[in-house]
Amino acid sequence: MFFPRALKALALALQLRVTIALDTCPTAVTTYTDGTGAQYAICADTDLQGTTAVATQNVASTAACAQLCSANSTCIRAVYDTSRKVCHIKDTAATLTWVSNTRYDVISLNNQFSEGTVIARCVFSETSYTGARGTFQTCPGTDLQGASARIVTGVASSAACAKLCDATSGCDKAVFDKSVSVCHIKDTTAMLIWAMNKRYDVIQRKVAATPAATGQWSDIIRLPIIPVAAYVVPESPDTSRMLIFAAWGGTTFGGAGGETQFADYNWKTGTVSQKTISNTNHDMFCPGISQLEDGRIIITGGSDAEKTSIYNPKTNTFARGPDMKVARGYQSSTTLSDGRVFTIGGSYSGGYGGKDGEIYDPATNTWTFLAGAEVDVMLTDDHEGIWREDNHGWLYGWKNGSVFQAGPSRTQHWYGTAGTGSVVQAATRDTDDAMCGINVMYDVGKILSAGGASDYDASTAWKTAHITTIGEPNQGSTVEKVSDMAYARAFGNGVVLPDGTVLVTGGQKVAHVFTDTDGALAAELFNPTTKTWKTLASAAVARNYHSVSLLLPDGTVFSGGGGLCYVGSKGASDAACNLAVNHADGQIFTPPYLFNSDNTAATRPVISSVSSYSMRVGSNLSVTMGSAAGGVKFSLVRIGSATHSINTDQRRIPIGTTTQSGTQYSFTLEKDSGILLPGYYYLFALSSTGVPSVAKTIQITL
Ligand SMILES: *[C@@H]1O[C@H](CO)[C@@H](O)[C@H](O)[C@H]1NC(C)=O
Ligand SMILES: *[C@@H]1O[C@H](CO)[C@@H](O)[C@H](O)[C@H]1NC(C)=O
Ligand SMILES: *[C@@H]1O[C@H](CO)[C@@H](O)[C@H](O)[C@H]1NC(C)=O
Ligand SMILES: [Cu+2]
Repeated sequence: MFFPRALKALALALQLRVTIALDTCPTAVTTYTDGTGAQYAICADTDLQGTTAVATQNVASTAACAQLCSANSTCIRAVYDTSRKVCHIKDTAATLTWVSNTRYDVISLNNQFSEGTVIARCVFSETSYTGARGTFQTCPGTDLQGASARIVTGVASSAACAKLCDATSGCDKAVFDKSVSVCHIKDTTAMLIWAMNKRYDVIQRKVAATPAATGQWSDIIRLPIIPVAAYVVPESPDTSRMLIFAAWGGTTFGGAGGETQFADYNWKTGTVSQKTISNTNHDMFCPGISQLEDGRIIITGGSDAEKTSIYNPKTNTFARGPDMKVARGYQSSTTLSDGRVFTIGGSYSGGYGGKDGEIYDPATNTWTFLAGAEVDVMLTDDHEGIWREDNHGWLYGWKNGSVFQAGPSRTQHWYGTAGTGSVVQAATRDTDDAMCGINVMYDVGKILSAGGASDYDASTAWKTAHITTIGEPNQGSTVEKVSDMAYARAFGNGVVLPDGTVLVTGGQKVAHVFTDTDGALAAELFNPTTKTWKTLASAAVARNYHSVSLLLPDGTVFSGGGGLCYVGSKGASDAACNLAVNHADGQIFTPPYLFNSDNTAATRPVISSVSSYSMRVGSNLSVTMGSAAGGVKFSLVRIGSATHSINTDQRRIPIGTTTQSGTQYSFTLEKDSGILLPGYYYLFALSSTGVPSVAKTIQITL
């Protein structure tokens, strides 16, 4: 008698004293789905301890309590008391502790995406309202974050808000605030971000998509880490994967972490996997990246500032490379005409100033310092000083081992890599620096640059664009100011398309690291023939500091990233971070050239085979096409790597004269390895109407 009773008392005491907070439901989760499609997870036999906002008596069942929560515009979590039949709507701001307790059932809003998640498509059932100006679609449980042009109180329903939008000239988007019956007529000139938020309904005027005119963005691709840096894995004859990386953390950084978070994204299958690369003891956050002749990728410096890692696409592994002579972070690097790699600058990490050039030779696997390749002439005049002034050089490997530095400094230079190195001024590009502007060689010796700002941070961005033309090394470059972009962009990204146009995405009006303020969601396309810009479709997510873009082999463009929060040291908490500017995702943009004028998908030319997939510069090549249609043109676009608005690997080399015989086209490749840098290239065929094929990958050797 005595013994069991004592045990029972002990068990009771333990139960009272030890409340173990749950992080997963210990029972089988069931789901309540409301009329809009919003889902509530029900975890039986558990309780949420903490403040109740409103308790409703005589509620018949857990499902009825879920229904009450669903009907309340701000209820995210509720608890049903099965013994007293009370539904507790919990205070959204309170800290709640989840514990086991057979008396209660916990109900929580559990949509596919959590509250605050940015979306590009409505994930609930939409309703529509048709008025004088057309049909307005209402997506419940979502918000358009951004400025309102007009705020109207006392509006009864989302349908009434839609009606008001219809009656308001120019209103294309509105948001109904269910909790206070307010209709927000949105300012369509402001950056508007569509995100999950139960309190609101988003109303949008239905407009026919016009991808033939403005291109088209895919749905958001959710990734396990933020794409701060990324490169397409050089593989022949077809590429299918991109390696994406951040820092020791996938969403945070700080300190030299000795390892790096990577994601492997296969765009063909849509699969994404994550891995930590630690065998090179290298935190590769904020590095230089260059593709070698054999397709290996050398990643230099960054948070572990003297270290280097070399990725081998054939084995899908990383090996530690030799340390640089100078510790660097935010340097950039470029492959040279002889296959070596030049790097310069990088005072962001590893000490300030004096970061003259050095050369990596893959043949000897060594670095050599070039005292004559002086960095001082290419410094910007940044209000934060040297830390920022030698960052992200716009480097282009060119003829005879030379390097052309096109920016971001206002002056341009030629670096020589023979002996101990040299530097001479080439021209003045502009009267201001253009830190974190885009720059891309879209044609032989033709560099488009645009945007950027005088200073790295807290600096008004430019709309300005220039074309720089280079010829022989050490000769003056020619700079032509062309039309401004429609949007000012600091931290934007530029990608050359197979037809020589340049797609610019992302960036913000005033450079502010770790913010999305006034982000340009609309893409712009530069046409080098007319030297003008065209505004294209808008992305769903702002892409600013720490974002990337890369050309894919099907002529589409991956645009992703932005954010990565500084937490001081490895493993530190992200509690103080603004997670709303962390974008562990991407979207794929399909340019207008992939559509017919009626907006249907254009028929692509098809490359059936190429006479060789690895050949020396100056070789003859023949390409067999899937049909004998004439007027096909070809271009080579070097496979890209991107971080911090820099992509020194990409460049486009159009193919000149071709001879056609039936389905076969023959041509001779450029023979100067300074123009046709060694490495892996996409080979595109373009139809007579400018529709690109899916590229085959060919390797160019010395
Ligand atoms: C709706 O839920 C909130 C908590 O999110 C609560 O404060 C409010 O009182 C509830 N409203 C009604 C009418 O129950
Ligand atoms: C190539 O560069 C070297 C070293 O600067 C120089 O001596 C040589 O004259 C250059 N060759 C040509 C063809 O310009
Ligand atoms: C390429 O073809 C042309 C024309 O047939 C020929 O004259 C030239 O020698 C060839 N070049 C090479 C590198 O084979
Ligand atoms: Cu950075």
